[in-house]
Amino acid sequence: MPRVLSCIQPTGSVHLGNYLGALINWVSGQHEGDVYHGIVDLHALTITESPGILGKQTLELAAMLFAVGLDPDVATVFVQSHIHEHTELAWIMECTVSFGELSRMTQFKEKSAKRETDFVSAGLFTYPALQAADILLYDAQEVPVGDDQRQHIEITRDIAVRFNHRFGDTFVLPKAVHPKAGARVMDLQDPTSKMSKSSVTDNGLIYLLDDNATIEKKFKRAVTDSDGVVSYDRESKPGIANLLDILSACTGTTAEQLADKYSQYGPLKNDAGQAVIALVEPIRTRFHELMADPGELSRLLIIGNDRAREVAASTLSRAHKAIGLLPRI
Ligand code: ATP
Ligand code: LTN
Repeated sequence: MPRVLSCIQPTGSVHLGNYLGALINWVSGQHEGDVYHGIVDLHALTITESPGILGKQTLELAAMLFAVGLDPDVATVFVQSHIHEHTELAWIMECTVSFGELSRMTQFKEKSAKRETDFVSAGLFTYPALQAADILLYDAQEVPVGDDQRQHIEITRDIAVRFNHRFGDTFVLPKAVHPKAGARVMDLQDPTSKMSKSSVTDNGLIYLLDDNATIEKKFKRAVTDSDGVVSYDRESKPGIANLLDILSACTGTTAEQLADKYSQYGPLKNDAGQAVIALVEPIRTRFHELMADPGELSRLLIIGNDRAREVAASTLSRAHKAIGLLPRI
């Protein structure tokens, strides 16, 4: 089984797009690979400045990952800042990557430009070195990422090749793989844009923790069109197509087949809302159970952290030996 690493930043509440587009595949994929899932809180630190937020968001995201169905006995779920090897290896990565290479990273150019007069931390610039450490520490062979992260996997490979060349074979070369295509969920108020936590309003977003009445209300108010005909056409009927796609992802019936079953928008909106409620209600219940039982949540996290730490410590020690640092005395 390939060693697979995915990481997620604890930067906001999980929504239906995250779930149907990504997390649902993490859950099914846990039996197809030796999977590691990192909650990368130190990466989130590159843009988080207020105190007291990150820890809470990290814990909530961990509870959510277990609530959606990651099994700690199968998948290794860990918190990046709890494994000090990440930051230790990151320094070695910083000394193996060049200023020029980091300067060419599109994400840095875009994020630093967006921050305009805001504080641009050096961490935002060296972010790919920490990401390379995340990946190389676990001997990851496959890293499922969207297109925006491909450049970061490439630079990780370049760093690994350079290190192996300088100091001898130490790191496994990772490769970016396309995640299994999940559903692409669009904003219910603006169905031509993807559902995203950076949308201007929450009205078009379904959060996994929304209560049933809120979910029903958001579906009832979903933007459609005025011709009143249910057919699956993403171009000319994006609102209806999105509702059909969501219902399809929840039920396993194709969107085209579903379209034939409806002649009015109201029942389609209602059924899509009810299907989402049926899907997320047990997740929400499990989430709240875990949040109410900090002992159990810690126990689950410790299982993952311990397993992750063992692998990470052994890789870091391999790197230290390869470089020839004075062994610890
Ligand atoms: P952003 O504000 O960057 O748009 P986001 O909430 O959309 O944030 P990310 O944190 O960037 O989500 O993504 C986490 C995962 O969820 C990624 O694998 C991403 O592809 C997936 N994802 C996010 N939004 C959607 C969506 N609307 N449909 C399908 N998948 C999505
Ligand atoms: N940069 C990624 C998050 C991330 C990551 C990783 C992804 C941090 N470390 C290691 C894959 C492997 C992002 O912004 N989505």
